[in-house]
Amino acid sequence: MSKTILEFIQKASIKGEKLLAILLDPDKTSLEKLPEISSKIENLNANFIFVGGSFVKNGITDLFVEMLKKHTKLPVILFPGDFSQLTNHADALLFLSLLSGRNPEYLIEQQIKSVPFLKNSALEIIPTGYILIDGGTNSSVLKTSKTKPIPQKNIELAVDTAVAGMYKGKQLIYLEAGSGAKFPVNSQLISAVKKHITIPLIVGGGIKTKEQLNNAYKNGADLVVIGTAFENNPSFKF
Ligand code: 1GP
Repeated sequence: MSKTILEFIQKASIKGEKLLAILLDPDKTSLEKLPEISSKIENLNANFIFVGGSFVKNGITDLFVEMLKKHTKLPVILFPGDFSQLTNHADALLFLSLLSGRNPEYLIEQQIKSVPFLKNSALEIIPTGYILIDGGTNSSVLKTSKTKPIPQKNIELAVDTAVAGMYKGKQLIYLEAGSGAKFPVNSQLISAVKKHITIPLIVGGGIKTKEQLNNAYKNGADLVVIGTAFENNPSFKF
C-alpha cells in the first residue's frame, strides 16, 4: 500500500500503469449534481478527482470539496488557480510553479501567500513543475498568468524546462495545453520530455477522445487529466 498519493503515482509510473484524473471546476459544477457526477467518475475508473480552475470565485472550493468528499472515495487533489482555492477537505495539493512563464506571481508569490494556510494543514503537498504548451487557444491559464506558452514545435525548450524543474526538486512535471485546448500536447513533445525526466509526467488540456488519451499514455504520460470533455458529456466513455 502506498502511504501517500505521490508514492502511488511514482509506483504506477515505474510499473507502467496509466492513471486518469477528472478535473472539476467548482465554478462550473453545481453542488446538487455531485452525487451523480461522482458515480460517473468512478465508473470511468478514474484514479483521482482534481479540483480547481483559473477563475474560481473566492471561498467556494472549500464547500465544494467538502460535499464532493461525501460522495466519493476517490482521492481529491487540489489543482488551484490561486491560493484562495486551498481547502483542508482535499487529500493533496499540486503545489504548482508555472515554469514556462516569467511571471513571479505564479513562480513564487502565490506559493508564499499559501503558506499561512498550509502551515496549519495536513494536506499532502506535491511540488509540481507546471509547463504551459500552446494549445491553439487563449487558455484561461494564459490569460490569468499573463505568460506565453511554449510553442508545440519548441520541443527542446519544453524538455529543458521540464528537466530544470526536476533539478529544482519538483516531484511531478505537468504538461498543460490549457483547458479546452484545440490541440492537446503533441506526441513528440510528450515522448521527448518523458525520455529526459525520471519523475512522473502528467499531461492535460484538450484531450477529448479515447484515441487522444491513449496517444498521451503511449508517448509517456503517466497521468492524464480530462476536464472539458467530461464536463460537456459526463456519460462519455474514455
Ligand atoms: C487539465 O486543463 C486541463 O490539465 C483540462 O483540460 O478541460 O481541455 O480537458 P480540458
